[in-house]
Amino acid sequence: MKAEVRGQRSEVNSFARDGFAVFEKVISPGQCDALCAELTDLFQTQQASTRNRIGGLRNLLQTSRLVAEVAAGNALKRILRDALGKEGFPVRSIFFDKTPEANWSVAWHQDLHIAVAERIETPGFGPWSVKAGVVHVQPPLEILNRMATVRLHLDDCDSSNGALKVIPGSHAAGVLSDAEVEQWKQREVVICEVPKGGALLMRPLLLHASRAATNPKHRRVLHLEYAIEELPNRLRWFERQ
Ligand SMILES: O=C(O)CCC(=O)C(=O)O
Repeated sequence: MKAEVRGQRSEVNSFARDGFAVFEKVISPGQCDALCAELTDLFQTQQASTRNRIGGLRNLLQTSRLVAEVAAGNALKRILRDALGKEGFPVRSIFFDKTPEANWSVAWHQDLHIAVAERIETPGFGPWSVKAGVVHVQPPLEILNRMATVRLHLDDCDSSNGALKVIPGSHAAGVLSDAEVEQWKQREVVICEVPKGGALLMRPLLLHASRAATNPKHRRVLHLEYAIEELPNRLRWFERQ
């Protein structure tokens, strides 16, 4: 495997070419602290009530007014308009933390599923699954290709506390087989270090992974997925506001 590069790439141009870009100072330290206070409490309550110590806290656009406000706020709107060429709207939210008690690694993968309000058999959509009680489905490639994910970082995040690793350009290769993922892993890997209040913007199809933190302090991330279109055949985005 090629050496991993630690870095930040912050132009929208690099989003089009590489499938990701890092932005600094997207939200203020005060907004980070307010989100942390609200989400950390909710997350700890969830972790205490389940034996599964990893995973994330989901469906926050519906349960947290603060998350909904930040997700629809001007700072993110501007970044998304430039990146997607249209006004995007948030369709899924997850809060992740890595701590000494909940520290995990994630293997290389693409994000292939969307959350929908109900299962309605539709050409091009499938397979179907249920995660945390919510129906998920793999939509046609064109829909994934028009989406973007914003990972808002609520703590400084570097290679020692579980920064996301990505493979530039992999988003443009469609849905990859296991053998193709192995080939992509031979290419340049970028470790996306993001300061508190910054954001990693990425395409869902970009190959990404993360290591368990070697210096496990909080690594709180609000993961927000955006789309630019309604779904066909009466399918509805689960978290559409
Ligand atoms: O936050 C992480 O470390 C990994 C999250 C992830 O892989 C995902 O959202 O698909």
